[in-house]
Amino acid sequence: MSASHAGGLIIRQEEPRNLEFPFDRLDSYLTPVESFYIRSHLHAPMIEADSYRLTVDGAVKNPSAITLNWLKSLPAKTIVATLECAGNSRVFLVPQKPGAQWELGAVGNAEWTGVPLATLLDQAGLNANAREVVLEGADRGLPAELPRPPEPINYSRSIPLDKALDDVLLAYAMNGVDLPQDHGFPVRAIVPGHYGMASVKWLIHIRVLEEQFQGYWQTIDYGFWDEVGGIPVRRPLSQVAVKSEIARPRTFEVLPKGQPFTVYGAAWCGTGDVVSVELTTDGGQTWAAAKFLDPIRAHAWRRWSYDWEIPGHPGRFTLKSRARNAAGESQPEKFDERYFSYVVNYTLPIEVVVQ
Ligand SMILES: Nc1nc2c(c(=O)[nH]1)N[C@H]1C(S)=C(S)[C@@H](COP(=O)(O)O)O[C@H]1N2
Ligand SMILES: [Mo]
Repeated sequence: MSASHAGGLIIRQEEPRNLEFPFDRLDSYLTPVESFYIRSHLHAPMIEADSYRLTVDGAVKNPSAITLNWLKSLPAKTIVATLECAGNSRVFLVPQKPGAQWELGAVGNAEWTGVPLATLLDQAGLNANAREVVLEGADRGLPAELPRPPEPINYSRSIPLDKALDDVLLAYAMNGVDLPQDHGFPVRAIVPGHYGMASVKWLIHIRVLEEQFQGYWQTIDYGFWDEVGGIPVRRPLSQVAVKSEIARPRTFEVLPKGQPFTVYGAAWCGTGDVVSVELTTDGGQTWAAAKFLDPIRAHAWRRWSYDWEIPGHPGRFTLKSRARNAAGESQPEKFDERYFSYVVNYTLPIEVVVQ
């Protein structure tokens, strides 16, 4: 059994904090702040609101360092976005892969309020050759996995310029309250539709580059093997693949035979709306449509349910859900090894015991 945290989160690692939402408790569209998973690679920095500065420099005409009050005085935007750690559901991989053994709860859906990154980039004036934007956090240290850089580094990730100018938010509030320390106080990026690693917390530095950024967390970590002309090439992970998860029943839950049971879960996708979720209760021989409980909203999850008649005879049954997006992409049946230990979006088996 895993230990538990005040917000009911499951502790995967004490320090740096890696806490998981117990997904079988899913019951609201927005994940409460205290139940939102926490994934930090380094010790969480403590930043004072008064001394906070956000530096914008690099390939820009007017570099600047802005205060929190200045940021909050700019026109704000509120969005709902699902954040999923790229390593979510890693525990399902056989054989086991190194890294935190996340079950189903390294994912959450929240409302984020802040200033579009585009506003700051416009004010800074981009150079003609600007190409990527590096987002850097205040947390600094040595990463856990090899090969390590020779000295401590700040957590950082880059995003392509078109994404930076599109819908990236510099958020200072989550579900209407100030960002909690573990979620990046006072300011974090929210990169809608990308895996969680892109949404840099404790954001202190925005650096515009004219070349490709090759930092640790997009080459060594959070990279995958793409292919060019039959040759594997390393690329940074970015968009969230289509996925659904069953919250209830839980794995190995014991269910009474012949009774009705409402199977319940959520589905999401980085690009394109989730338009269908199907469920199988016989290990994949037959599939039936689940019904949605939430409307389509770009970059936010949709909860769904399915009314199941538990079989009248005892035995073990395997449930799986399968989401499809508007582009026709579905969850695969098997894990794609190019991702090594990330993007675990295949149709996850939930085995239950009927008595
Ligand atoms: N500065 C900083 N930002 C970070 C991280 C980090 O370790 N440091 N972790 C990233 C990862 S891997 C994920 S999944 C999300 C998790 O955000 P949360 O802890 O608010 O859920 O933050 C991202 N932003
Ligand atoms: Mo992550």
